[in-house]
Amino acid sequence: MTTGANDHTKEHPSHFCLDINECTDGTDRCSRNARCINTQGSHTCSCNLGFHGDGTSCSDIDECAEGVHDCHQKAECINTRGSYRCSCLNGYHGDGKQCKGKLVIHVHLRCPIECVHCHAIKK
Ligand SMILES: [Ca+2]
Ligand SMILES: [Ca+2]
Repeated sequence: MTTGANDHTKEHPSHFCLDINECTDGTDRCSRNARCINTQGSHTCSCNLGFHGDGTSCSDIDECAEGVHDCHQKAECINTRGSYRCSCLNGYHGDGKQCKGKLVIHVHLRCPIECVHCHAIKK
């Protein structure tokens, strides 16, 4: 007597599902300030950097109010959508992350021979 062949390995092509990429076909429910990540049978939404929320709704993080900025102590923090800016206070100069005291301009009465910016220096 022989045992019957194992028929549990039969293929059932109808069981294969094709994933829909909701991110590219425009059916995702992500906020416009979120990134859509396609998954098998679904998709997920992740708020962009500078925004917080559940992905379907993302709002700007006020880095200035929350104190998570890296502006210099002599700079003003200005919240922007998705980010923030730093601007040195009056009397200081720099990029906002580094602010230095008033710029002292040394006026050279006589330029060295090799100076190529002499014509740009005006009193
Ligand atoms: Ca999908
Ligand atoms: Ca912001």
